[in-house]
Parts: sequence; structure tokens; C-alpha cells
Amino acid sequence: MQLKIISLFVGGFMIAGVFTHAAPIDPHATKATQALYANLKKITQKGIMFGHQDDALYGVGWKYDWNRSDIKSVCGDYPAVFGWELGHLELGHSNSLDSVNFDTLRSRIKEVYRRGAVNTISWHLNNPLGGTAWDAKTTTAVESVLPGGAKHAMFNEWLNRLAHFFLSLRDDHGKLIPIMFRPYHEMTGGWFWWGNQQCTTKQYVELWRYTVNYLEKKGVHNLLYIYSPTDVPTSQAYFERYPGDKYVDILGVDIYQDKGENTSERYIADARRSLSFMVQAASQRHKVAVFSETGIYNVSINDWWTNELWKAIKNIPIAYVLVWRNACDGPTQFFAPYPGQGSAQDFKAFKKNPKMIFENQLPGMYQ
Ligand code: BMA
Repeated sequence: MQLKIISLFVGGFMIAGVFTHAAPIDPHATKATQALYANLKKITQKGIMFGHQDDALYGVGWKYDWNRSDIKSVCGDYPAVFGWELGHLELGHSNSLDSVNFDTLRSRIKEVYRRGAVNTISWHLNNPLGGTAWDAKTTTAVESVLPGGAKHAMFNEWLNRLAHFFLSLRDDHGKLIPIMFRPYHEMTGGWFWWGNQQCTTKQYVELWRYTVNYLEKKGVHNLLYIYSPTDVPTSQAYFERYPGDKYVDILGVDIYQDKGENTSERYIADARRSLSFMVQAASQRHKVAVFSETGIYNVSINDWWTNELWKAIKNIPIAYVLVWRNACDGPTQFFAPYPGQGSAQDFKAFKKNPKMIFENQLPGMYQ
């Protein structure tokens, strides 16, 4: 009996060892990228990092103020994870689809890294056949960018620009900054040109693998790749378009709470279901699981943080949870509080939760 316990114990350690040391999919990933990956796994023993999209670039009523953040203004600390967006970089434009200057964005990524926090990037790239990422009437857009397709050469140019940007993310000593990259997300929905109504699974997987291989060939070795479907009922549906363990580092999911009455139960149940099977799959595959996007439009429930989000993630070992952006212009759109916003008080309580990790509580993530 005792022997059995000891061997189970040793076995447990061995599993933990393999789990902790599994490497990123890129065999040439930089040391810091490897360290980030190992630390993303470790951090789940401590808690869940809080993330916010475009946090240090703009917020409700301001833009580009250095070291400003709606999250910090509300609770005194920055998020631990910062999300950023590269849509329109592929076109060679100097500003993103959200009117963010790419040089300014680079300066924020560098600053976040300098402070020891973590960067993740999404990419709402235009439809290669014309229009935006959301121009989803096409069914041949993915095919068109693959080898042999009419837009293949143009797409390579887009990937060159992407590679160039990733290779430009360096600290003061010229060292590459690790990024969690989340391309072609929400592929289980039908609203992007790479969605499940717009291309076959085979084409999607080819698009993903082509991108990973292309960036690696261009010498980009500072990425961890996140696969992030939208809300799906089963693990099988989640993995339907999965490019494979050799092409994905992190399992993510995007689930929002709908507006309106009685949406809370569905949100909490859906998030817990998906996050639970993802965490299990991540442990079996030696990957990391994250809640890559969530929120409720304009944080319309005042105790959303402690009463909804926390209930959705409590006791599930994900590395981070990220809420979407606080837009500074255009139609009102915010997913995090700002001073005076209805949920600001509740957010302060959420911040005090010992399991929620903000920037000041981060251990070293890059060594
Ligand atoms: C969407 C919205 C858009 C934005 C896009 C990329 O979900 O926030 O306004 O352009 O993300 O950031």
C-alpha cells in the first residue's frame, strides 16, 4: 500500500516535471520565450493573471497618455497581461484598424516587458479578397492565400510585414520580446473570413500551419501560439479545427456574457464547461490553458467581477483571463471599469482576491 503511494507520488512528480518543462512548439524559441512558457504553466499554482486589451494605449476619455491605464486608475495596479491588436499592419499602414499607431504600440509592448508583465497579440487582418476581417460572405478567401491561390503572393507580403513587426519587438539590449500570438481566432464561428462557414477544416489548418512555418522560416522565434475558438458545447467541437499539438502552444477560448436578463447562468456554465475541458486537455498535451477573451458589453452589471466572472473561473487552473478593450472613440464600448464607472467598486474587491494576479504580484516571467 505504502509502496503504491510512493510510486504514485513519484509518478506525480514525474508528470509534473514533464508538464513544467514541455517546450514551445518552435524548436528555436528564444530562451525568454521558453521561460515564459514554463512560467505560464507554473503560475496556475499561484492564481490567474488578469488581462486587458489595449490597456496602456487608451481608455475611456483618453489616448496615448504614458503609463496610464483604466485598470490602474481604478485599482492601483496594472493588469498582468496586456492584449494588443495588429489589424491593418498587413497592409503596410502606420495605424491599426483601431487608429493606433504601430510605433506607439511597439513602445507599449516594450514597456510592459520591461516591467515584467506579459504581452499577447490578436490580428483582425483584412479579407484578402477585399473588405475587413468581418467581410465573411466569401468562401474562397482562405483558399486564395494558400500555395497556388490567386492571393498567395500578396499574403506572403502580409506575413513578411507581420514577421518584420515581431522581429522589431526588442528590449534596450536588442533581445527579442516574447509574445503570445493569437491569429485566426473564433474560427468556430462564422463572422470572420477564416470562420467555419467560410472555409473547410483542412483549409483552416493549412492556413494556420502555413503561417507558423512561414514566420519560423523568417526567423521569428519569440512567439507562443494561441488557438482560441469561440463558445462550443463539447471538447470535440473545440478541437474540430485544431492545427495539431505541433502547431499550438496555448489553448484559449473566447466567451462573452450576453446583454439582457438571465444571461448569468448561461455565461458561468458555458465558461466553466469550456475552461474545464481545456484545462484537462492542456494538461494531457503539456500545453497551457487561458480564457483569451471575455467580458460583458459596457460592464452593465455592477458586481460583474465578483459575482459573474469570478464564478466563471474560480478554481480552474487557467494562466490568465483577458477582458476586451475600453474604446476611446467611436461608439461607446468598454469591457473594463474606469474611475466612476458602475462596476469600479466591485473591481477593487475583485483585485483583492488573493487568486487574482496583477502586475505587481507577478513572479519573474522571463527566466
Ligand atoms: C472588436 C471590436 C472592434 C475592434 C476589433 C479589433 O471586437 O472591439 O471595435 O476594431 O475588436 O480590436
